[in-house]
Amino acid sequence: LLKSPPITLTIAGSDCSAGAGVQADLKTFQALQTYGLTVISGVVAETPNEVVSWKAVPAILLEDQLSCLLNTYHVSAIKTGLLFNTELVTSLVKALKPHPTIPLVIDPIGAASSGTRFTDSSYLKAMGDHLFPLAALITPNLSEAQALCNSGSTDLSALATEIAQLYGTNILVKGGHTDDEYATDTLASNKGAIQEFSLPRINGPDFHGTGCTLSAAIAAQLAHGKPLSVVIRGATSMP
Ligand code: PXL
Repeated sequence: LLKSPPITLTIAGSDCSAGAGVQADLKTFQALQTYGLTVISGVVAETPNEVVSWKAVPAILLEDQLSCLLNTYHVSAIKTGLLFNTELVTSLVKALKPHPTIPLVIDPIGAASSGTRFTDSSYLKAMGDHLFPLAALITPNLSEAQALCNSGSTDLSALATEIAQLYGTNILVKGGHTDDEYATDTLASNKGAIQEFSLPRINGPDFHGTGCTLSAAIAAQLAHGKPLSVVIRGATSMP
């Protein structure tokens, strides 16, 4: 008997070079045996080395994509990536509030790996105030974590603990943006427990979209019904 795979949904931007954004998410959802749905928040013309231009969709178009999917499919997990502006964050919060039981993973990305910033400071505040309270997990990198708690610290577990307390959510601070031989991600639970996940760093050319891929993998594993710490360990290796 053929069993239907769980359904995962990404709400993120399009990366035409397909290493990041919805393209990365969809490939990851597929690799982890889920059926991926996509709500496009905007379109970015880019390669791993440069962002040429970008445009967010109108809020109503984001809302319509989301509501027709949520009214039709049984979605088992959601991830958000680049949301471009505060208006889209506000629309999304309104649309997701009626669905509190679907686990939500938030990648609070505001800039491309090549350095271009897509968002302003009100964006991060809107995410923190309104979207984070709906999250099962948020996954900032080092600089996003520093911005979230207004700190220059590079101590990942101190940052994770502070953000978990500030926002009352589970948080995984990613250690990819350090020079260590091992990349260590630090999980702080909303109850204050700390857990570290360490893997040898993979060197290679032109990586971008690693954060998109990780948060999509976590959402896919949550869709399979696994508990969070098992999910995070599993999301860092292929099946
Ligand atoms: O790598 C982060 C990222 C996420 N989402 C979109 C992007 C990028 C990088 O540029 O374009 C749509």
